[in-house]
Amino acid sequence: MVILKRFKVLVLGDVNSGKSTLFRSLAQIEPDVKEKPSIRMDIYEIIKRFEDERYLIELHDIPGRELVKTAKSKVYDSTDGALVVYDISSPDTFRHTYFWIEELTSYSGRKHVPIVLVGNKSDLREKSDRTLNPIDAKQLIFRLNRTSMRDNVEHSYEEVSAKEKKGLYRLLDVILRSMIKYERSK
Ligand SMILES: Nc1nc2c(ncn2[C@@H]2O[C@H](COP(=O)(O)OP(=O)(O)O)[C@@H](O)[C@H]2O)c(=O)[nH]1
Ligand SMILES: [Mg+2]
Repeated sequence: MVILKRFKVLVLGDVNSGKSTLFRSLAQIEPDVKEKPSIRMDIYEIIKRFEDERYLIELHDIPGRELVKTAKSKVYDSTDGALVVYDISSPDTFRHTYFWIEELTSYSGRKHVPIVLVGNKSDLREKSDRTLNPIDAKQLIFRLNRTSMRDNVEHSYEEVSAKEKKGLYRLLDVILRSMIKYERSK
């Protein structure tokens, strides 16, 4: 069966927010996944269905070490969507999501890049009373959507535990739906 379109999706966020764990967990729960050989990046090719069509999500994990400036435009170039991850037990990782989103937008060469803001480590809510309230994340998404909606770009927020594989099942569907909607409106 043919694949209607290939989408490049990055997993972004601070070191230790859980990007690589999320990346691997997503590959484990998806039924149609294969690893794409690459020297610089970890990449999975994930086939997803939407409205009777097949789409390929090329999911990229960002290496732990700092991205050097010259490599940035290569990594971000032609990105169709992103999972921007923060750790709900670390306020700094949340504050930095804004930086990741800005950087993504400026280096992607795209007017908009649909994102899902991912509050990771939801399992820590039971163990700690110092986790972040999702209201701030929802507010950030609300603000981003206020300017992007007129171009048919919808960002969203999801809370997950990459480690315990909770809340992951919707994640790729949500980003895929946003990317298709934007693509169709162009
Ligand atoms: N409690 C908890 N720990 C997590 C979760 N996801 C990742 N971690 C831990 O956070 C640390 C950093 O994870 P990693 O995936 O390497 O983060 P990265 O640097 O963003 O790629 C590791 O010790 C993980 O086991 C989660 O959902 N819950
Ligand atoms: Mg990593």
